[in-house]
Amino acid sequence: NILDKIVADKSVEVKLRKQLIPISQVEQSVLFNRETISLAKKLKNSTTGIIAEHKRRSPSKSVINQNLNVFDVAKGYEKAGVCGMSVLTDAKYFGGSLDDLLTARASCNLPLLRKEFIIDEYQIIEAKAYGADVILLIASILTKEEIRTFSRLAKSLNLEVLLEVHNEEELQKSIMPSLDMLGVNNRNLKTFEVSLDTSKRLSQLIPNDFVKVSESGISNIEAIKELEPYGYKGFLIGENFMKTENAGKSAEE
Ligand code: IGP
Repeated sequence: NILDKIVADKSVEVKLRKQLIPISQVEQSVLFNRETISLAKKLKNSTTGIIAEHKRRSPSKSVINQNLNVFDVAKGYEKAGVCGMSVLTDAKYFGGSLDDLLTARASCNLPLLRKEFIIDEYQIIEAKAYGADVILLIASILTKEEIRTFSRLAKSLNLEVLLEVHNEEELQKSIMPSLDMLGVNNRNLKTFEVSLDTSKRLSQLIPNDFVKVSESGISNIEAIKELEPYGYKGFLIGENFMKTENAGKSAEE
C-alpha cells in the first residue's frame, strides 16, 4: 500500500536531511523562538472552523493545481477569514516543500499546520524553524510511544498537535493529554476511499476535551452542516479550494 511506500521514502529523506543540516543548525532559525499562534483556540471560538490547505497534487488525485503560488493562496485564505492553513511539505507525493511553509509564514498571520508524514523528532524541530504553529501526527504510522514522545516534544516547543486517526483502534491507542486536536480522516490513506460516515462514527469516542476536526472529502457547506451536530469544530479542506483558479476566493464563498 501507498502509505508504507511514503513512510519508507520519508525515512530515507529524513536521514539525508539530518546529515545535510544538523539539528543545532535548524534551531538557529529566527523563527525558532517566536511565539506561536493557537489553532485550537481559533477553532473553539469560530462559527465556520475552516482549515484551508495548500496542496498541489496527491497520490489519490494526481494533479490538483500546479499554477497557484503559496504566497497568494495564504493571503487569499487569510482574507477569506479561515481559522488556519495547512501546508503540505512532502515533495515526492504532494509536490510541497518546507519552503512552501516558510513562504506561507511570510505572507500571513494564520496558524499554520505542517502537513507531513512525521516519523522523526527532527521533523518537529524543522516545523518550528520553518514557521509552523501546529504539527500533524498520523496514528496509523506511529506507535503509542512515538505519539507520546513526539507530542511532548511539540508541546515543549509551544507547537500544538493535531493527531489523525481513521478507525477505532487508532483512536484507542492515541488518546493522551499531550494532544490538542483530534482529526478524523474521512479518507482511508491505504485505499483512498472517502466517507464522511467515518467522522460520524468516531465522533462519540473522542473525549470532549479535544477539539474535533474532520478531514478530507469535504466539498460543500452541506457537509459541514452535516458534521457539526457530531461535535466537530474544525474542517480541513484541500482539494475543493485548490482545484479552482483562486483558492482564497473559493474559501471565501
Ligand atoms: C484535505 P481534501 O480531500 O479536502 O483535499 O483533504 C486533507 O484532509 C488531506 O490532504 C489529508 C492528508 C492527510 C494529506 C488529510 N490527512 C495526511 C497527507 C497526509
